[in-house]
Amino acid sequence: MNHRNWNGDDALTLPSRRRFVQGLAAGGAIAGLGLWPRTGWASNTATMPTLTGTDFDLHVGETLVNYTGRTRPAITINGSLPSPLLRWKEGTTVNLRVHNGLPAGSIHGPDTSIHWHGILLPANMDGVPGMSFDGIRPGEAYQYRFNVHQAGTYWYHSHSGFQEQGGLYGPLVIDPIEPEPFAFDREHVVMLSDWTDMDPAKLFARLKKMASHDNTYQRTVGDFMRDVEREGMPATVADRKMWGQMRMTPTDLSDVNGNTYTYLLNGTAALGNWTGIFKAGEKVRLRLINGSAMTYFDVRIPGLKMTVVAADGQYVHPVTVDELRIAVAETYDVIIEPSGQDAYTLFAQDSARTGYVSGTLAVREGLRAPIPPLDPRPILSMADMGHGGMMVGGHDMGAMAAKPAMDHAAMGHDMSPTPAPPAIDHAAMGHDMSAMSAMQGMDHGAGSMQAHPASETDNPLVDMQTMAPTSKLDDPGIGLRDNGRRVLSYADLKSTFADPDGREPSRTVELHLTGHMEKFAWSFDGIKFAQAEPLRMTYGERLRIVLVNDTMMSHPIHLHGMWSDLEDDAGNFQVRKHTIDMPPGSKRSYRVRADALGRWAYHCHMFFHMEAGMFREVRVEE
Ligand SMILES: [Cu+2]
Repeated sequence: MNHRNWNGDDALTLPSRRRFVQGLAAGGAIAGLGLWPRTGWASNTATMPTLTGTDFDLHVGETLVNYTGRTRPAITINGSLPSPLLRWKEGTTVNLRVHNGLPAGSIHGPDTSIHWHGILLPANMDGVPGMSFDGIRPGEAYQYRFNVHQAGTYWYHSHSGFQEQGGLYGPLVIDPIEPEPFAFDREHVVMLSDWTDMDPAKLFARLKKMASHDNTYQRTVGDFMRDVEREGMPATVADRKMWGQMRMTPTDLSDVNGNTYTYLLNGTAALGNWTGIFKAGEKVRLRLINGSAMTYFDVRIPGLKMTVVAADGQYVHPVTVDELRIAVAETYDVIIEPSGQDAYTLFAQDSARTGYVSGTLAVREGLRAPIPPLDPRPILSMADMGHGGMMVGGHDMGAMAAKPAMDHAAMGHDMSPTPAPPAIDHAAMGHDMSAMSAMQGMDHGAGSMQAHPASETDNPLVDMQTMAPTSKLDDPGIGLRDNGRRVLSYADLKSTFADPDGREPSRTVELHLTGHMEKFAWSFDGIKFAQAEPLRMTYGERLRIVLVNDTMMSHPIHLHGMWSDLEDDAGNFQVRKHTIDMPPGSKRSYRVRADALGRWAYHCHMFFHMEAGMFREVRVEE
């Protein structure tokens, strides 16, 4: 098969092809054929290729895969997707020689790189081309060498071009020196990801041209009539007009979803039924890793509780839940105790409810348990965006704040050309109580209104701003509220250790996550990476970063080289993470100890948001 003659994705844009992909993903009848021409790795076994020790040779190359009935070139390490599980030991020095064996003319080439996500190391070992080093050219190799100072569940991925979307990601497990604060009898790595047959560069081009491509779901006349019955005609009409003005539908929950993606669990699609073995009565540790480019997964195992014991590799006080949302780039370690059934379904649906991937935990291969249906597609409410406080078209927030009658009707008026009738109450607009308190706070004066950086004003790359964001730490998230299950929220995550730095932050840096949906423009403070100055930190300082999400999308924000120590609502240290999820309309703060000299990447881990400009350089200097 000559993949170099593969001439693009034209067929993928035809409706028939799109329905085909959608049908496979939504119905779960995906043949994860797992054709690995260069390996003997069967797709439905729990044994993934594993490399253990201190010396590693990683060969980046192209491998043909087939997840949809079509053969496509993936970018892989040592011929496997995901890349091999790397198993290190805390306290050792690892040597990793990464060889670039990409063929000439590969859609994934030419240069490559590996970034060790969440690992503390010298800046020149961090693997970001143009920042840490020059990248790895075809036929060449780069030797990574650093001391391993931490333990836990992490992952690694390319930081070059579109390679992370193309398949270059793998799990990373570091065994600790000290015994762990929990017991388990066996473990399985569960790496979730999103695969597309498209050339990822062409997918990005499509997003720039037609950002709404994957949000074909429109609310129907039937939905409209139901809303009228429930909320009355004026509220329904005002609601529709508001969404229309924001150039989106209340179901735009993800930029790319199951209409394009096939979701994978350890490189296997749902029908391939990845199976993890257990014996009744055992405690099983699952190392959940979201190695997706663009997909948030909601994970649960019907019939089993999961006890979360670590987040982003770091121990947390155990908390037992039925379900958790794992943002892009996050990891969670959970303990389960399966017994009484021979098989359980490990179910991971995307947050937009357009598709899922599942596997099975069973006492032997070949068993299955029922696969639950996708949850109903959630509808975004005004509260999801910081209390309807989204200004459209870069309106001046100062002028807005100065209006004496900052009441709900006034806001409704600004969102819609039709005067909002008094019949619109908060409940009808879908406001929750926390948003209402935020609103009442706002009524006391402009002081509690969210201020915005001047660079957002009249900025063609900014189409909305939040007015009353809250931390939402105790909110399980859109589509997970009141679903009858105990769902993990960030408020549940508490490190087992005190603030490792201990100092109060000496200064605060506030950054806004900004975007323009239709242009598919993403940035910090309305300034794209190419135009932005580095964020400078002084070596040794402790600072606070406050993030405000002015967009309607979630953004998992990742700082390289240093920890992000999330604060609770009282400003106290709560949990140590490497990736901080920022839901729409949220405002969250975390502490950073600038203890790593050099140039570091700081970005949204939604792959195409990063590509579009939601990226900064952090420079730690003496
Ligand atoms: Cu983002």
